[in-house]
Amino acid sequence: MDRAAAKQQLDLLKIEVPSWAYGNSGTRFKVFAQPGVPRDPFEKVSDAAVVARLTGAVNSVALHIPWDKVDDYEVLAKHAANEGIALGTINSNTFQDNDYMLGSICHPEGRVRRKAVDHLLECVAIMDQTGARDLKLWFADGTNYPGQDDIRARQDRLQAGLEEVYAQLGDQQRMVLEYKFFEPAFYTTDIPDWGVSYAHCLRLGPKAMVVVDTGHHAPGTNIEFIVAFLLRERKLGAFDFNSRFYADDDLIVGASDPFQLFRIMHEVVKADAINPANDVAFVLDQCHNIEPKIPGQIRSILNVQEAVAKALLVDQAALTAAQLAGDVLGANAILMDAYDTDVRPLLAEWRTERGLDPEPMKAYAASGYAQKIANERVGGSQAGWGA
Ligand code: PSV
Ligand code: MN
Repeated sequence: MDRAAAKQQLDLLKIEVPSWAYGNSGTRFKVFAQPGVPRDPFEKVSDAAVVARLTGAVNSVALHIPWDKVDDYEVLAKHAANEGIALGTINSNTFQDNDYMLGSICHPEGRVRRKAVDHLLECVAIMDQTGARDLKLWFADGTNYPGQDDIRARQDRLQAGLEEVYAQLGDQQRMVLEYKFFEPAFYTTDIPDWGVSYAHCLRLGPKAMVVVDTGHHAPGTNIEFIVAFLLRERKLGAFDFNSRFYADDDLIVGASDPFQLFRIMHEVVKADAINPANDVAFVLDQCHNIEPKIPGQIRSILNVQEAVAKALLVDQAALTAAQLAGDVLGANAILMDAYDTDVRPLLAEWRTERGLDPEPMKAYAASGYAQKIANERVGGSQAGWGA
């Protein structure tokens, strides 16, 4: 595709940011608090809106319940609209209550399963108020020891819980089901991979779609294959973007392996799935433990845009011709030519033409916003991963 067409395609790409990225986060060893961190969902939304305004590629901010619970979601939605952003995906939380030690909707005890399903139904009720389309489900459920629980019975419980929530979804609502190969459970995880998520989604029906969290695979997994397969089956509902090095590190997307992100986005571009009409949601799922949060988010958006821009530049006609001719090296070279292109000037041009600063990172540094929030946000308690 030529540069002009690529710029038009980039207009379509919208990436949702997560409210939890703006709060303090860390490891089990230490959380390093940062100045100016939001103290409530309103301040998180304001920070997300800064990222939206500077990048021009963000429309919405994902909420996490109960961390972002408010008395009146209309008030929060109005605040968001005033800031120029919308409320997006509702993320459930069935992993931070003492009752969930042995799982949530897969728990052996009916009382705990009821509590977990009720929470998910509450999330659907919140979606009704905010107008959100997607309920994002990630379950920490699993076991640590052989024999601890019955693997198949847990699948039965999972299915029953999901079916109850699915039945509550409105016509325009979806559930997007995430998988993760380990952690916090280490022996079995109840939804460890895309296949298990896919099987449950298929059984549930068209409103259930798989989420690919780029950080939730074993090292060496070919994520672009999974993406291509799910796109072909029309069962890819959303991405959670981040990058991992060892485990589920929740680092900046494209930071450690930009080539992998390019390969993934190439499959997305080929399926025309950056077009919102095709209903694939692009969402960041990251935490910024040692880097400042708002610039961390901006950098993430730029990384995704760069990967997409490179993918758009692939000469698809030449690639197909080389593939059909069995020209292994030629095909590979065509893909690499696009990857090796420096797309930063193209993206700077795209921003300038749309009235944005060509360099969002510098624009943020010059904006004085970091100082402003550090001065203003004193007192109260800072939000953190878990609040
Ligand atoms: C935990 O691994 C996780 O990162 C999941 O990916 C969820 O999407 C996210 O937390 C927020 O619940
Ligand atoms: Mn995730």
